[in-house]
Amino acid sequence: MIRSHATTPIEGQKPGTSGLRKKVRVFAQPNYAENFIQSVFDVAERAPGAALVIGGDGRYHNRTVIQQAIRMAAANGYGRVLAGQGGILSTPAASHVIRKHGASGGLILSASHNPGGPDEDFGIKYNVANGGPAPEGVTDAIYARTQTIDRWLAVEASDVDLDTPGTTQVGDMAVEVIDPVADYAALMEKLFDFDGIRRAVAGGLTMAFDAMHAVTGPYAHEILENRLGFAPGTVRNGTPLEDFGGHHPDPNLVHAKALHETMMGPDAPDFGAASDGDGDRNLIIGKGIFVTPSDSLAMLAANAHLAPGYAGGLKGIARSMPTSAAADRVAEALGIPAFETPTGWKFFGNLLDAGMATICGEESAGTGSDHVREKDGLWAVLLWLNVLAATGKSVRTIAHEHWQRFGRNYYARHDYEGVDAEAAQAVMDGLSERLAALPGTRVGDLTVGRAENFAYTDPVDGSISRNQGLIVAFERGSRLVLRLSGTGTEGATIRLYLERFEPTDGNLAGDTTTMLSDLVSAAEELAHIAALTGRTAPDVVT
Ligand code: VG1
Ligand code: CO
Repeated sequence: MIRSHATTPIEGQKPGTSGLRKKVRVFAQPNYAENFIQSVFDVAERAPGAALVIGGDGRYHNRTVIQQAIRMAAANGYGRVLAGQGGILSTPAASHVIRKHGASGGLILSASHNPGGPDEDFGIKYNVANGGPAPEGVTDAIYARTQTIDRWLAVEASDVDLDTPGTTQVGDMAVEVIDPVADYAALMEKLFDFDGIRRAVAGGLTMAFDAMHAVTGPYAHEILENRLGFAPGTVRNGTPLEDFGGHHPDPNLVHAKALHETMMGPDAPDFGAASDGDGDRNLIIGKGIFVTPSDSLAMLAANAHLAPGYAGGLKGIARSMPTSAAADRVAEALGIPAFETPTGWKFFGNLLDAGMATICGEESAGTGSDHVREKDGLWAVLLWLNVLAATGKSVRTIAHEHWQRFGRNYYARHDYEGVDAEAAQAVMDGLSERLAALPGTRVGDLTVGRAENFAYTDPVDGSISRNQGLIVAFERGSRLVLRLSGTGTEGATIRLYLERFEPTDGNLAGDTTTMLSDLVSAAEELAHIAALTGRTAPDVVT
């Protein structure tokens, strides 16, 4: 039986860079999740009887929302729900399941790299039929609907057994509980030379993978240990926990410190990697060498042809605006187009669908390709392994050879977290107002070339996204970018991105902090972060 539950709009349900993210206690309020999910169902493009994919990263509150979403989907005319066993589906795996099974979309329950638990974060993302994050037109429509909603629909039904694969009936709708790993692992076997990697492993290639108690644990155990033959124990923290063991499931040098220490230590394996809460990010560390995500994107693009799935070459490379220009130099050398999009994977969807780009990436440790429509942490790890196996070279050698061929983009991101929202806005407004006057001026030893507020016109559908970050570009390829995060749940986070280019005959072996120090001073002089926020140092440097 379908019941209509009266409700009223709840403020603040505007999806950010990647879905709606709030504290669990906000999501647990009466009607909160229901209002948002009903708004999705009210605006989602779908035929009667369409399929919906549901899964999440296993964080606290996951199962509660999945059960309610299933009852609501049954009342809203869906014919079929595919749910990951145990409520688990990594973001890239969900993207693949949507595409493979022809679903009209999917709900991914995750706050990604944000911490989990009763006092931490929860989130809901809606992905559309191409498997990718809902584009801005859709998220705007969802938000508009949350502001007028007056009822949500659900069938009266008890909870589904999410732990046993098989099909059950909820109202008129079939719920299939599927193995979350099987389809995804099969796709990876098609893209990469598993035999070649297995031979390299048998020949002594070693690695450490930190799943950070998050969703990639089961995927990594199956693919890295069971299928590729890495020794048991290669996957660390491989059991998803509702609170990620009390840590931030954010694969950066601060939160994946233990892995970093292993990789810099005397007994380091050849290759180290980590992934985030929902499995779409990757951290890459070679023996004794950290590879920045921007460099990883460029190095993977330059070597992708070594993997069977990309042997035919790349159509184009796309990167988010704050990501370093290292990938652009590879695109130029390959004679293929390079695209610069706003932050957030949803902006890559059209380029991938149109066959204009094959590989995409973000400085925030997101890399992926046209195999799905999300960034994909394990995909990046497997492409690296494929490259290591095919070349027999170390990560260090690959990195050094890359810089010798293309030059090096030194890069860092400084995050100021939990900043007072007004102070953060004052930083942005202040620099924004000064932009027009900056070109040609000198800041320390640097001369400003171009200064702008980044706007993007989608080359496929012509849609325009404005206010996507402030860029101050200096002569000779150095650059500062400043933007506010759209994924936080407390106060504001200021992100300051620093980049300096050294050509092939420049200093390729410098220390990143030293190489970027004049840009740090220039940023303070231009943006007054310390003066306006009281913060003299970033909380996180990645
Ligand atoms: C951050 C990253 C962005 C990424 C987004 C979602 O957004 O900067 O590159 O796409 O998180 O990633 P923001 O607006 O906070 O800078 V995930 O892995 O959290 O879904
Ligand atoms: Co993520």
